[in-house]
Amino acid sequence: MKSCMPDYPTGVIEGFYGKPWTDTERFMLFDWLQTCGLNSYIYAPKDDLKHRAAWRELYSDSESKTIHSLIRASNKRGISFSYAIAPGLDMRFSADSDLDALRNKLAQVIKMGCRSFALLFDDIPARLAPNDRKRFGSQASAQAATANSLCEWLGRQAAGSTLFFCPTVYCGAMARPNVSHSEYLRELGDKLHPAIKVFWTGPDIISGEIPVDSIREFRSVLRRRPVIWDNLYANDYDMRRLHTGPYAGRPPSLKAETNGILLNPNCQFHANFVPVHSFASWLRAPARTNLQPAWNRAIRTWLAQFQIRQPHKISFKALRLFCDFLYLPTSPGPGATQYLHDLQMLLRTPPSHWAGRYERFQRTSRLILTLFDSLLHIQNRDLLHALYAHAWELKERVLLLQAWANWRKANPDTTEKFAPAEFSPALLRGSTCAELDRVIAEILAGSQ
Ligand code: GDL
Repeated sequence: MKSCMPDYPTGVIEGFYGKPWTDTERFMLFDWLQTCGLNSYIYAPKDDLKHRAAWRELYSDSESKTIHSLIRASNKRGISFSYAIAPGLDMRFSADSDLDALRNKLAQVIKMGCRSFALLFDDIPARLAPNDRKRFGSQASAQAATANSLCEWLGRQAAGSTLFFCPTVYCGAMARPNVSHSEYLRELGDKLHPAIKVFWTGPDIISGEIPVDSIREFRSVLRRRPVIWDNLYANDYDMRRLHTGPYAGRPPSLKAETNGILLNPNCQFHANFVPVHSFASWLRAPARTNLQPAWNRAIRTWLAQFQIRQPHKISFKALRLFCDFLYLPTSPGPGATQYLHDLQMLLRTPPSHWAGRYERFQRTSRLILTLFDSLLHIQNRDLLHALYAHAWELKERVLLLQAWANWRKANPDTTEKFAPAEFSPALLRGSTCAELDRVIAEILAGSQ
């Protein structure tokens, strides 16, 4: 039987920490993937207990029904569904009972019609229990033996099945001393069955760029092309972020050098419309260096989902500006960069020199504030709630900065401090974590 996995998987891996998506959201994702011409979804929500922390436990009848309906729905749309399991937190590699537990769990999902699987060993302690060390000698050897045995077993259970594997060292920055000389990666490359597909997040966990050279280095050690687990849009590591920028920092030749690319995106499902569509455009035309037109198109298409009660309205310009402020982990978008520059200029020069900058700063501020007011009236409340915290945070800062710019303009010669009555410093970034951030910044600046 032919493998059910597309030759080059592209799509989404739900592989983040935090609240898993709902099934309704996953159904909607399958529609997006199908519309965009993407072909794969991997089920790997870190906080589905039975995927990771309690991986040995079988799914209940009602849970099975749900997963079964997801598999059916994705297959119906031509999207390959892969089920991932992450046993690494407490798996005893030398215990036959644990290998049996893994098989039992996958057998349950095979019965639901799934033919593609992933074995994940990311974010686990890099040590082995004494018995496992005695039997396998190293973590790479223990993991490879488990993956190979599972791969063979899957082949017997379900012809054409596929197995992905996520190593414990899954990006360049984790490799010691580096990718070429990492004992762990070399041993995996030697021992892992060639049919097993290996995930890689690039030079870093969150890779702003994925150069082709870094992939070639991976390939020479792992003896296969990687499947990119792309955390470009992930935000579970810092929930103050939300990423809606264009798919960027990946050279056109990345496609030819890899065995697939899957996005592990924002936790807030609805914030992923632009990322998924922008990624799909990149895949269709990776050689196109100007990413903005496809990004603009994705935002324009997204705008249709912002159905809103009259007389409120959200313009393309306002939504694009908002996306610009959220953008990518490594940089704000052009509109946000311009706003920051304008602000710096207002801060460092007297109002008599402000000329058109003040007006431009005010125009952008007003666009953000109007967008926030309009967002409150969108009919799709799930969409609103995906964006709410970030829109609110931005709006609060814009209001304060506007108040400051107006005060400064009206009092160009004052020596007094800006002290608006309605602003409480303890409430603006006043959490304990914010305090800890300030201490960390001092430590990193070397001032201890
Ligand atoms: C990770 C985790 C992933 C998480 C991401 C972003 C991999 C292989 N594992 O390290 O679950 O969502 O970072 O925080 O990326």
